Amino acid sequence: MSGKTCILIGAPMDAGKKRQGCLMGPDAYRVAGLGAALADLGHDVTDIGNIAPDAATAHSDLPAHLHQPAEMIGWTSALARAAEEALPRGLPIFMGGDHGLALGSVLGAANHAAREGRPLFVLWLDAHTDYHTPQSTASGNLHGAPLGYVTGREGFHGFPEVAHPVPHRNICLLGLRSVDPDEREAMQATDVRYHDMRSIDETGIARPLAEFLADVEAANGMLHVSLDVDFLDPAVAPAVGTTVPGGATMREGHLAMEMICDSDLMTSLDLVELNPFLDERGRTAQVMVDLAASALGRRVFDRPTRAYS
Ligand code: HAR
Ligand code: MN
Ligand code: MN
Ligand code: MN
Repeated sequence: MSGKTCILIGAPMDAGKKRQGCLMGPDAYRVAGLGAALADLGHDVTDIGNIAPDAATAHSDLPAHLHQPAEMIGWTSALARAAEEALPRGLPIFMGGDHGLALGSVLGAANHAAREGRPLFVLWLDAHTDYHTPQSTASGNLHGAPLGYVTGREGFHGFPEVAHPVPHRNICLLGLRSVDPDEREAMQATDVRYHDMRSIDETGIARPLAEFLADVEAANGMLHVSLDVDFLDPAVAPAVGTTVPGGATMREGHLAMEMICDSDLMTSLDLVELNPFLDERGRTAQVMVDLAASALGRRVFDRPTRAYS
């Protein structure tokens, strides 16, 4: 992989859920040395600092139990704009913040891909499907809804228009082990690619990921990778509000990142749900920095660039 222009964008947001603490995430990544780790790999790194949500008001058709709908709308438009400004210049890395930030980062990536005349693909590394709508979420936490939004599900009143919904077939979810009944039902009715932990136990993580990357490459697609801390097992990544046992191992995480790197297909990245308040001497922040470094070239030995087609 040749040197890229990495654009670090802090999104200190907690609006996607009731439990607070993810707003400290961007600074934790900075303290853990994300920028220096990528610069050491030969990339040109710019940290544009933290962005703020746009001023917004909640739409009256949104259900009353939603947590901070106005803030979520404001973050979504601000993040989409940040993505659209960064993508023509380099590879944006969104330092969260909770997974609610992906409503905006993926929206912006989809708008940019449409402008480029290329399809957008999304790799979702998460214990959860995050496929709710404002009406289907029981918790009211919109960090559980970004994939519902960007695929064009109904009900996101007052949110920026999703002019270019991501086709379900262009989305691959890995690591699933906590899915609500209505998410499961809605998702199973689509041609989305999902691989729960049981399926990863059976096939390994490399096989489904290689298949997906081959399709991205064949379509000349852009690839947005959304990495939720809870993709990993809480034993290796404890600093997250929604721990679910039975997650990806450290090596499964790194292998996924190394394959993404070898494919050279990734065009944007989210690092989400890190809650530094719940961390143990910064170790989860460090794991996330190390994973990002693997996705951008950290290696034990050099290997020839591998095509996945
Ligand atoms: N499905 C649950 C809900 O909607 C939990 C969602 C948790 N989401 C995240 N991000 N932590 O994946 O409330
Ligand atoms: Mn998530
Ligand atoms: Mn999750
Ligand atoms: Mn669809």
